[in-house]
Amino acid sequence: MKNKVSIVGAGMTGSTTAHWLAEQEIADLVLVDVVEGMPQGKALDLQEALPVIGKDVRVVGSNDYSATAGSDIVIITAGLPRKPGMSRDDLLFANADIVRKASAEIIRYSPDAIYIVLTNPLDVMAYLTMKTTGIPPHRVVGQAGILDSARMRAFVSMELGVSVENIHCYVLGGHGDEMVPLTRLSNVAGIPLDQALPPDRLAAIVERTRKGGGEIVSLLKTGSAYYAPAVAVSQMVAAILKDKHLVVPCAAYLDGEYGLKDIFFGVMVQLGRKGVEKVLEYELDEADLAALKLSAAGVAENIAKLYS
Ligand code: TXD
Repeated sequence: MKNKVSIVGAGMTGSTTAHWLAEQEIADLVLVDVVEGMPQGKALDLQEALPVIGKDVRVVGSNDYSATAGSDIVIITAGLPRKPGMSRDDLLFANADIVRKASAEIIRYSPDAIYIVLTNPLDVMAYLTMKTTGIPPHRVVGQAGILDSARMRAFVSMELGVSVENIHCYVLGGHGDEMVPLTRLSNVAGIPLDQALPPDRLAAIVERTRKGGGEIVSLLKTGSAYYAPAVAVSQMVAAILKDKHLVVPCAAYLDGEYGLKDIFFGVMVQLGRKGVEKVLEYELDEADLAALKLSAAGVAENIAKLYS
């Protein structure tokens, strides 16, 4: 039987995710949005593109959640994006409302699905999805770390003129400006980044990575990034549907790892058919651990705003 992936929120990130997924030909797709006609139009347009690249994927658009019934994976990208000058946290209450309503609908139709959350502020929205749906934590996962790490990889590649394939970066923490690029564990073909780059260049790359989302927002002016976030989700979908046991940075529920409890937070996880199979706990130096705690405090504060 063919896999089914539903995408709630057919805006820039949702529809671009459908594009990357259709190219992989790993699942039939459903796009859902509140705007009448829009998900139907985008789905039909994408459907009509697929003969050209020879991909047999059914793409359906709808304003009705019943179309998502029986999904293997549901991706939540419904919500407002940032405008210039806004932080991700500024979206908290408006997007909490949207994600709460959306996840309450989805769970009725796909109680066994794995939920991938993108809506910002990401870590908090993943927590909210788990709470609203009541599904076990390992079946909810947030996308942020693959994107943040890919941005860092792109910057290192541009700096050194080395293939992106040789560059391995690991960005942990909450999806905000306090995220934690691990410079000691990140490497270029095995050479730690803090040896491959002079300190000032490395510091500049760390800073640019942390502000990477804002850099795009200030250029686009009307919304936030979508190509890189969408391809990051498509990597997660493939890891899950193909049961790859792929280790990637994602927002996952923590129960004591790094001394953190009852929080969704960016860590290295192993992804497979069951969702988050494992949370990996790295041995971090004191500075990185302190930076993680600072980032976690910001996420916990926002969770408390919604749940106290
Ligand atoms: O890496 C990441 N986690 C992020 C997250 C990367 C990119 C975008 N990120 C966040 O995803 C962003 O901050 C926003 O909170 C969401 C969606 O961003 P996008 O750029 O796709 O925004 P759009 O283009 O405005 O699309 C949002 C769509 C839009 O079509 C709305 O009509 C729809 O969401 N929407 C809804 N769909 C279904 N159900 C409800 N209730 C709903 N409300 C709005």
